[in-house]
Amino acid sequence: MTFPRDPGRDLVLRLLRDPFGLIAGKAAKLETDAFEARLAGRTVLCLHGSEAAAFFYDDDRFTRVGAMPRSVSRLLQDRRSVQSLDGPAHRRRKALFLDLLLPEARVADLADRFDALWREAEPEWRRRGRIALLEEVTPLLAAAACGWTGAPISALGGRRLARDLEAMVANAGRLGPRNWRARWRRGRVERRAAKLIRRVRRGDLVLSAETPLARIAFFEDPEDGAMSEAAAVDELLNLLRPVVAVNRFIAHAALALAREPAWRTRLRDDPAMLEPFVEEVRRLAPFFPLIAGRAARNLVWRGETVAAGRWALLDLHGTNRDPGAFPDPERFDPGRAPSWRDQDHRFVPQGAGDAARTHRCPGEAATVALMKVATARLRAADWEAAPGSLELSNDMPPVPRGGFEMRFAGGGR
Ligand code: MYR
Repeated sequence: MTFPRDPGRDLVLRLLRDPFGLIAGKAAKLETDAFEARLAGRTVLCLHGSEAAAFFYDDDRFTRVGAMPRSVSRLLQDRRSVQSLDGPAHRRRKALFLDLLLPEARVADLADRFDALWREAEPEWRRRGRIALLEEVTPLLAAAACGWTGAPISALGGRRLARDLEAMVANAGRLGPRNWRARWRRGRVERRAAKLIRRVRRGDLVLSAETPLARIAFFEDPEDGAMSEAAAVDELLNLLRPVVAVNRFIAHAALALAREPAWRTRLRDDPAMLEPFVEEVRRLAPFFPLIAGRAARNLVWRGETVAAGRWALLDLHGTNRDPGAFPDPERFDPGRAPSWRDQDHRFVPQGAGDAARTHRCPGEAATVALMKVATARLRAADWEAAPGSLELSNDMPPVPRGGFEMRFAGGGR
């Protein structure tokens, strides 16, 4: 058996235009979950659906090293971070992240900080009468992330930090000057973070040994020893930036409440539905369209050889909408109760499989907890969406237009 081949032209331009729909569309046309295509002059294996996700994620088959374009990887992971490791070294570094991001008390600490900041900010939003939600929650998330890691926000640029972190997320999918500017902003945060790591390591900034910043600064790999300063910087950013990126999921949760107003009452009456609600938002919201990897060795799948070094793209967005796993997939239905806890290969907004053993994002518990805080606050408040906010923007990833402009009842202007 051979993988079917896409007869069309090189995918690169179409992928830039439609990163969310392209692979699923072609897979449906070719009636397969795995096909070969040309991408930037190379043959790539395009994968879609849960079986393909298991093949891609499990057993260290694909490395992330050199797999994503530099425009993406420079902003989101860079060369010295956990994403750039494979095999046992990856698992040892990943264990640090799981230790920081999975225990309930740690997740609750982050969520409580965000909740307190939201409660403090909301009266001012009400006075103003209308806000762009995305813009308002971004600094709250950055401040919560800093407080939680133990990193003084003033040492990382103060109010600018939120915009710098947001720029990394907003421009990872762009090419050209906006991407370059975001890389410059990342460089600025990295220099500040490096100073901070040095202060912690020298003992000039004394933190409790259990704070995430101290854990990163003093992390000792049993085989490779302490992390370089540059690696510690990347890992600190790997905690701060994704927390800020949850702003998008929060805007999509607000959009879901606006589109399906009955859920506002339902969530008030039945708080147990909060988690399934935000999980269904994660299933449907356009976030990370696809993930790239390169075969770490010669692989055999379904009797077919995938040569070492072969590029593969896994369609995360399309897998979440696979009708085999989620009947009538475009329908918003929290009753499906998809959950990060299952660590399966069907519901994959932030990757698939066992987060401890694969490149799956370790931050899903934290993401869900932050989204629950925001959704609980949103369901309780009296507001309506500005009409344009019900559509998605052309950003990458897309957000509700205008960053979800909302108007509070009886608000100021
Ligand atoms: C993180 O900060 O690491 C998580 C959030 C990142 C979301 C950004 C999505 C942009 C992905 C662009 C990929 C383009 C592939 C063609």
